[in-house]
Amino acid sequence: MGPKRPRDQAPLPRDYDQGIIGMFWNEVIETLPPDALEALQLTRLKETVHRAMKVGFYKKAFREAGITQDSIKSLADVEKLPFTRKQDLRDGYPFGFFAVPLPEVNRIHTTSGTTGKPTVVGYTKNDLDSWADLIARNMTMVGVRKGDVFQNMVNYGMFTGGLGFHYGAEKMGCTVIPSATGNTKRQIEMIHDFGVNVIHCTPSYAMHLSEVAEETDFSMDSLKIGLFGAEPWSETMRRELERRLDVTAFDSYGLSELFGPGVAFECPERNGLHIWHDAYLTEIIDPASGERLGPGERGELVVTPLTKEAMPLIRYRTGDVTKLLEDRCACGRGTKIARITGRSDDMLVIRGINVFPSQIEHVILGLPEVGNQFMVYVDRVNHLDEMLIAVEMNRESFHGELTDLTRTQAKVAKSLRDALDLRTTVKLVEPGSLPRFEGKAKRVVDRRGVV
Ligand code: DLL
Repeated sequence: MGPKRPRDQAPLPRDYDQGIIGMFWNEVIETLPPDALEALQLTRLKETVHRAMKVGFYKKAFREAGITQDSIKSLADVEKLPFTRKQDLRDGYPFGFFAVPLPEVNRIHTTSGTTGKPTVVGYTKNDLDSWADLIARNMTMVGVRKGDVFQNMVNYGMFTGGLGFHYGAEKMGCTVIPSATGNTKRQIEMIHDFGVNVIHCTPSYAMHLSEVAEETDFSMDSLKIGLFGAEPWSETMRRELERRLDVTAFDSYGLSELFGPGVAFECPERNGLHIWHDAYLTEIIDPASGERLGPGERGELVVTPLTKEAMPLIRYRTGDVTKLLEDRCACGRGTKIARITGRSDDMLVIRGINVFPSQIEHVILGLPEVGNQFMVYVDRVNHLDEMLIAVEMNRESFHGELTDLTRTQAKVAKSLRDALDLRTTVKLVEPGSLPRFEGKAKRVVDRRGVV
């Protein structure tokens, strides 16, 4: 790894660390010329369609759309294929989307669900290898090297961020510290004691880390690189994190359905994220009409993963809003996507955890102590996402005053925590005091203002 960047320096000059430009995990694949890339994508798309034919959902959808193995003659033919939505995956719970027998599935991860049932994703041994390889590619691209000390400060459970980064970093020869989340003072102590120079966490946790660090005696001077992702964050946040932690910060994007982290990542240019075209065929569509949009037009990212074996997906609607950037990048790799600016559906990402308002509704409606009206307010307080849920009492348990409601409040908060895996603040309010909606209910007020 090159010399440490001076504090407060503006955006990195491209060659700030001789060796980053021109450093590749797999140079041939990362810099394939367009023709060769398209040929590879077409071969892999055909294989993916073939694999998908083993999945009941696709068997039926392909039959209805008149799709056979011969339907794919060029990459443009992908538009003939049906979309896959998150709800389809939920309907297939638990293993309906697996294209291989269960003994060939080496690992399972899940994402949180709307009604208690999560979305299940499965990986063959090859899938796990491909995933670790993509992570190694990303980390190498931003200047991480064999022998660097890497602290992975995200959840190591069913969330893909923990094990995903872990195995990628091990594969490239880093010394990995699987510190997971929590106990921030101890995290800081480890960074200090173990000479950690690369960290991975959500940007909101990174901010929290920097605040707690101010109260400790440990310096984090060894840090050089911060890999941040799993939730939307802004340029302002980047500048603030770089100033406070004295790292160069890179944006990391991914989703469990497409392996997890590692789908797209910033290079040292830091003006867009390289989405790995040999592994993911990308389209941008108008979320309302499903029509394909051109380069530079903002819309929903739709991805057909090209190497997944256990769970092939066809035209997966990520719900994430971005645009394709056409220019080839000065770093020598292929085209990029712009930073994710939001979602086309109502999913919220709170401190890296995905939450659908329908999950909250499910919990509230299941509690006899409260009514069925609620509002969700999301704020960013000291750089951390905070969710306040206002819930109306029901008329039977409301006796004119909002006193002695602590127990009910705690019960609602606990039920939400169990369902969402997330701490929220619950506020009980008088029956009839929350807004009513004539059309589509808009129960979420997101005041974070990410730019
Ligand atoms: O968040 C995987 C991941 C882990 C990515 C660690 C990066 C780092 P899920 O829990 O399935 O997977 O959530 C995926 O989170 O559809 C986006 O809406 C959002 N998201 C992820 N990365 C970013 C990012 C992981 N860099 C959902 N910017 C995605 C904005 C992001 N949103």
